[in-house]
Amino acid sequence: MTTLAYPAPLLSNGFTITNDPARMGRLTPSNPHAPINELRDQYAAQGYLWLKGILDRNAVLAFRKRFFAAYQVAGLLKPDTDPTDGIYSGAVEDHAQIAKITHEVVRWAAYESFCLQAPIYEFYTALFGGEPYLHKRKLIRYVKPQDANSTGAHYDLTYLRAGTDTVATSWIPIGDVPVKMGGLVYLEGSDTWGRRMEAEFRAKNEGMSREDQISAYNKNMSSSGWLTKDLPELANRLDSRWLVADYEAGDMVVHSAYMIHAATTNEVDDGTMRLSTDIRFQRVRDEVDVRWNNHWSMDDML
Ligand SMILES: O=C(O)CCC(=O)C(=O)O
Repeated sequence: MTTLAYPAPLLSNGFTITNDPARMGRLTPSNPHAPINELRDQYAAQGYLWLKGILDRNAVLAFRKRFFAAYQVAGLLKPDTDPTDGIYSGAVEDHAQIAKITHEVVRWAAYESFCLQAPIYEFYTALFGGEPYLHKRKLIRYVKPQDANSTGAHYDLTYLRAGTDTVATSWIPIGDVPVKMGGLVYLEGSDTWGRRMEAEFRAKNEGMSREDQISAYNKNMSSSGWLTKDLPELANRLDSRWLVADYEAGDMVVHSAYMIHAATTNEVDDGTMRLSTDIRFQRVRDEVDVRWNNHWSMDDML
């Protein structure tokens, strides 16, 4: 077996994913201009599509600049650096001000229009074979280098149980996100596992109130709704591999509501922050989880 040239070890919440080829692999890229039937088949088989260069790189970088420029007043950026670079100041930032800015950003018309760029809604129109709907609750996150906390392993339906399970997530890197910067990692073949796990949760949740049944935090779930923070243990248990990628500005990953994913630590040493957004689309005619009908807020408990 060949040894993969990944930076090893990759960290996530203090756990180490080794570059053993049985436990780590590469995400498969897709051509966004391939025939839609091909992409649909690939999506069904893999649980994700990594659409290389579907967006205009310069437009993505311009939005990155706009985003980080808005946080300059809160001390997030290193003085005298270009906001496009997103270099962390290393100082203790003003958390109250950061929260205020983030609450504004998720309401920006520029953010809304970023999420509704023609290549995105045209892709979903083709994938769904009909008009798509974008959930109002949209998340945009930056990750500072060496931040000890990363997104734990989960599948998205956990948080969207009151709507259709054909909801799809777009994870969009806003800037280049090489493996070392801690982008999303996907557990190979886990769309099938997610379906099985959700069926088990559904059976266990049967006697609960409707509110508890759809909750990501009911007594059968962890306090975060995550399956685990221990990514290597999950891969061992399911005998699978974490798939990593060097994402570039202009890419978009689409993943199913059952696909298990997580993030790794941003381990770059030049201060660059990882910026990404994750937004959800579904067919407009399918049932929408009404809890997602409001803009994201820190205390929305989802
Ligand atoms: O960006 C992250 O760290 C998490 C994103 C995520 O969980 C998602 O796209 O569903």
